[in-house]
Formats: sequence, C-alpha cells, structure tokens
Amino acid sequence: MPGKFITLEGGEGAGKTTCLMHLEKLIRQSGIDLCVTREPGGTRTGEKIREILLDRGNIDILDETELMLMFAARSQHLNELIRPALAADTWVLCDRFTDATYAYQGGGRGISQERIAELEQWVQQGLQPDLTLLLDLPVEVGLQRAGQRSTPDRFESENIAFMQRMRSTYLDIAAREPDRVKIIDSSQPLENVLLQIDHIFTDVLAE
Ligand code: Z5A
Repeated sequence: MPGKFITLEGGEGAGKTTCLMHLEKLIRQSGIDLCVTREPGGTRTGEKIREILLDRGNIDILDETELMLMFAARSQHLNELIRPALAADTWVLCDRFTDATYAYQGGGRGISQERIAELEQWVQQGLQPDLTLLLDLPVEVGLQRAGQRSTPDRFESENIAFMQRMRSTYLDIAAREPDRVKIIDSSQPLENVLLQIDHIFTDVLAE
C-alpha cells in the first residue's frame, strides 16, 4: 500500500497528543510501516528551530521571521524525512503541518494567506497531506484543559482573540477542503473523541 501522509491539527488543549498516540496504535496494529513525527521539528535541525520558536524568552522574534522559521524547519523535514518515508511506502503521521501555519501565523498573527501560500508552494512543491484530523473545540474549553499543564510556551501565552482567529482559520480550511480535512469534535469526552478517530481510520483503510 503506498505511504499515506496524515496530519493532526487543533488548538490549545484539543488533546492532540492523546489522539496521536491512539491513531499511532491503530495504524501499527494494522501492520503498516509508520513514521511518527512533528512540526516544527522532526529532524535535528528542525528541533533546534523548534527550540527557538517555542522559547518564551524570545520576545523579539518578528512575525515574518517566525513564518520563515516554520518553513525552514518544514523544508528540512520534507527533504530529510517525509518524502523519503512516503517514497518507501511508509505512512507518515505528523503532529501539525502547514494548516497550523495558516491558523497561527495567518489567522493568529495576521500574515496574509497569499504570502503563506507562496512559501507553501516553494517548499512543498504541491505535496499535501492525504488526510488531516482537525481536533476542534471552543477556545475557552481548550484553555481550561491546557491550564492544568506546565509553563506555557510562546504560542500558548497568546490571548483569547488570537486563539479565536486561529480556530476560525482552521474551520475555514476544513470547509474549503472537506475531503482532506475531517473535523473531530474534541469537546466530547475522550472515549467519544477516540471513537470518531476509529471511524475515520476504518474509512481510510477501506479506500
Ligand atoms: N505552530 C505554529 O505556530 N505554526 C506552525 O506552522 C506549526 C506549529 C507547525 C507547538 O505545537 C506550537 O507550534 C503550537 C503551534 C505552533 N503551539 N501551540 N499552542 P505543539 O503541537 O507541540 O503544542 P500544543 O498545541 O501545545 O500540542 P499538545 O502538546 O499536543 O497539546 P494538546 O492538544 O493540548 O493535547 P494533550 O496534551 O493531549 O491534551 C491536553 C489536556 O487535555 C491533557 O491534560 C489531556 O489529558 C486532556 N484531554 C485531552 N482530551 C480530552 C477530552 N476529550 N476530554 C477531557 N480532557 C481531555
């Protein structure tokens, strides 16, 4: 079976980590070769860029710098890990990808979608995820959940208006690309959220 590229997206406290582990288990149990990775990061260079991006002390990073660092890490990731894995028929499960750039740097920071699309085209050359799971929930509920965790990073420290814009950008993408982006209601109890993922995975295997 040719390698599939699956990404997980969502806002604060959406339960991405929990859902990623569940989906990873489902895929591996099906006997499929799988590579699990994340953005920003996934390679030695990408992880160093991630440290810069998430460090709360870096208050002077310009929005454009942030955008280009995201795509710099992504370029390394695609060339070093994602493309070779897919070429070897290995599935790739990635915690966030370019939809996050549209949501955070576009919706959140206000960088134009056209500017992001230029970099997307340059770096990805048309490569897109086969499937994206968007874990969606009201911002206030997500923040309540995330609040029980450790010190917030640069993005987790953003205000509610930023998070609302980020969420609505994600929902706009899902409305435009319903075949690729499946919305999961992650305000539901965890067992229901995992059931929604089970159903989507069953459909993917049946394709
Ligand atoms: N970023 C960007 O700006 N532009 C880009 O292009 C890319 C990324 C690629 C790092 O991402 C940051 O980079 C990210 C956006 C930016 N910053 N933010 N925010 P990350 O993915 O590494 O960081 P994260 O968003 O904080 O993800 P996370 O660690 O996966 O957190 P989570 O989605 O909140 O998931 P969780 O830890 O599994 O769940 C949170 C809590 O809720 C936890 O206590 C769970 O037990 C609980 N939980 C989960 N599900 C449920 C349900 N259903 N009911 C009740 N409680 C639940």
